[in-house]
Amino acid sequence: MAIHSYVPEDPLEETELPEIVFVGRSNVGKSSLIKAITRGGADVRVGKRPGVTRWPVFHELDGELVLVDMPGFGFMSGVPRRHQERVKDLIVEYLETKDNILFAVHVVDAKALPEIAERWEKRGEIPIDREMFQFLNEQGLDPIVAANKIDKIKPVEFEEHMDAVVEALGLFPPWRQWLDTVFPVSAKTGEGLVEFLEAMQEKVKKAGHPEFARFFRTR
Ligand SMILES: Nc1nc2c(ncn2[C@@H]2O[C@H](COP(=O)(O)OP(=O)(O)OP(=O)(O)O)[C@@H](O)[C@H]2O)c(=O)[nH]1
Ligand SMILES: [Mg+2]
Repeated sequence: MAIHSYVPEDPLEETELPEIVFVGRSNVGKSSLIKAITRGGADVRVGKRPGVTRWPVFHELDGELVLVDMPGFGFMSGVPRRHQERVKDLIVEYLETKDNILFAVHVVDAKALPEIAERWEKRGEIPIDREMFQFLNEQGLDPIVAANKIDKIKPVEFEEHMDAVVEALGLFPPWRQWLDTVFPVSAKTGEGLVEFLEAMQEKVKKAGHPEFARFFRTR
């Protein structure tokens, strides 16, 4: 498979190719996950200063399907506030106006999310991930959640922790009733990727592109 990775000048420009968009806060592992699931491994450093993706990166697979690696919404470490605002507006406009998106993958840091959401709730605010997940659903983007970094969760705390992850997204626990939507994974160790990839393949088939299944790693 040939992967052509680039930073589009105007990401909002109408394009023909179907897209799968990876969204999530900064540092949750969106770029790492894209690298981990593509056959051959996409070069996710394209257009990227060390650390933080500042503008959408397109990974075009065989000139047929685009995986969009979005910059993080919300806080971006070391990035001026003005740029963070611009990025937030761009992400919202992107998800609202692009009509060639097959579906979205909402990536969260499963280890950190429950605590972050709790802090927002204590301040009387809606956790930004809950807002994003609802927004993706409202936009008809049929999101699946990659609950990443599960290698950092202690096995004995796993079930309880995952319940807190789905609650942070506005879903009722137990998390196991969301097995077709929420996928615990580790881009680092590869744990959970088989199930996640099967779900990706199912979704591209459901979206009318069975041939795209070949782009993703399998067992
Ligand atoms: N322990 C652990 N670390 C991970 C995992 N996935 C990614 N990381 C680390 O988390 C950090 C951020 O990963 P990125 O893939 O750059 O995250 P991102 O969501 O693309 O971040 P932005 O580009 O800032 O939006 C890196 O140091 C990764 O090595 C994982 O599954 N487990
Ligand atoms: Mg990134």
